[in-house]
Amino acid sequence: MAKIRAPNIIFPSIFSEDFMSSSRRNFFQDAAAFTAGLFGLSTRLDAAVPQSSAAPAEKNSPHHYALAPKSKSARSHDHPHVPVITPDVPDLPFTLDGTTKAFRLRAEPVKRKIAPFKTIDAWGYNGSCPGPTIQVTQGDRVRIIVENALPESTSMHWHGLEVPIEQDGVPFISQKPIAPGETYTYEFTVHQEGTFFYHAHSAMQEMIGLLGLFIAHPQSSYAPHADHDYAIVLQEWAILPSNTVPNTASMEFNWLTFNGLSAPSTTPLIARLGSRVRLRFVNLGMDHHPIHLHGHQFVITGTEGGRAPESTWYPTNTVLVGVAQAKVVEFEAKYPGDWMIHCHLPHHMMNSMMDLLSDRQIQTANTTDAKALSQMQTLANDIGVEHVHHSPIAENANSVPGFPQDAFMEMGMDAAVAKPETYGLPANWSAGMMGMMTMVRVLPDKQFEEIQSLIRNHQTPKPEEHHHAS
Ligand SMILES: [Cu+2]
Repeated sequence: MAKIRAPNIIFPSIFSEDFMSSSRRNFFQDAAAFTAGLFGLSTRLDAAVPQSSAAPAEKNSPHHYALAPKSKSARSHDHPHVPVITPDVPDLPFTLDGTTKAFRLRAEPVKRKIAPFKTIDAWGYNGSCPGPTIQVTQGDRVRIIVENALPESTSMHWHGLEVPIEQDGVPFISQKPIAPGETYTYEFTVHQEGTFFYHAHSAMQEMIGLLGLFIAHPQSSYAPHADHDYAIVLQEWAILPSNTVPNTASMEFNWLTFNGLSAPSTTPLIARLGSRVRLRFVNLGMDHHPIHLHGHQFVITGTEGGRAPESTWYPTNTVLVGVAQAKVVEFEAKYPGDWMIHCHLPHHMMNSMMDLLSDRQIQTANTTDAKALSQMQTLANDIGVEHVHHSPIAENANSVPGFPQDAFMEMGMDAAVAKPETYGLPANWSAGMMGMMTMVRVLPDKQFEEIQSLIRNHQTPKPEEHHHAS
């Protein structure tokens, strides 16, 4: 594995104030020409292909995607849309039976490492939780064979899709439940376009993870063309400290995930500077999530009902994704930088440090980074947590009512979560990432291509050594 030097050495200019302000100035100066060039740019990014088939990842490991090199056949009339990428979740392959696309989903228990120090026992499909993403094109005939490898009966509902009643997947009402060990075949024609989901039609099975994305690409492509199309499933979990099994009867949640992972384990979204980015958020949980994007305005271009007419689009930067809803947003990635995308509910921007308090008996934060570092290394050396990032705190901090708030909750885990998509992030970036968070990394051509190359070559650069200012 190639050792690659750290970000702020390789890309010094991107993170400097000078670069940011001058690039913004240039942007405004060149705005007209830039916008005019957008449509031309989009053909460069045509073929984003999942690499999970080329390199089958072990269960629960992140799935990485690279943009394929530009090919002559990848013209917009041949490939009217880029495939949806669901970070950290594989796509579901299909076989063709005549013109019918046949998929197989196996409902089963799944172990999921949702954070460097937390692995849970969820249920999911084909080893993944959320289940693999289904992608079809409007008009397709689809067959989905559902195998039940759970210890109890189940069924499958196609949320938002207009299917005949016998395909609706509601136990006893539209079908007999699928018993353990049995399979059931669903078949229907998809006449809609949009962001749909599949899920077991049983509340507690949904809350333990039996759900996934069902994307129907439109027959004629959406305009304007999106260069990147990312999907994120929002979930919340109630898991007591020292436990691995979610409490699906709970109404209070301590773990919040994007695509089954809590930040900083979530894989950053990579976007080329100047590209148009589509984000699809799907919520099948118990809470509503106001999802906020830093540094850019977006428009809401679709819901669980499909594409919204352009006359309804308005600029905003926060979208409330309600339970059972999909919200699709689009924006032009105008400003270079690593921009956070996160649920803005404060408790959804946290990981459950109670697990560490319980399992590791971590004490109140120490007063200097050096002391805190030694505290953490002693107590948590085996979980990939490098240090407590809280310095400086006051000498009397531990005697102040209310302390600590965030001081001991921020832990750098750069090495534990390193992957190609995190290459170039500043040291200790992971300390500020928790719960329902990820980021979109808007990168100029050179840095964008470097990361694409790392993804294609399955290289995970070693993060920079942290330096502690004690
Ligand atoms: Cu939330």
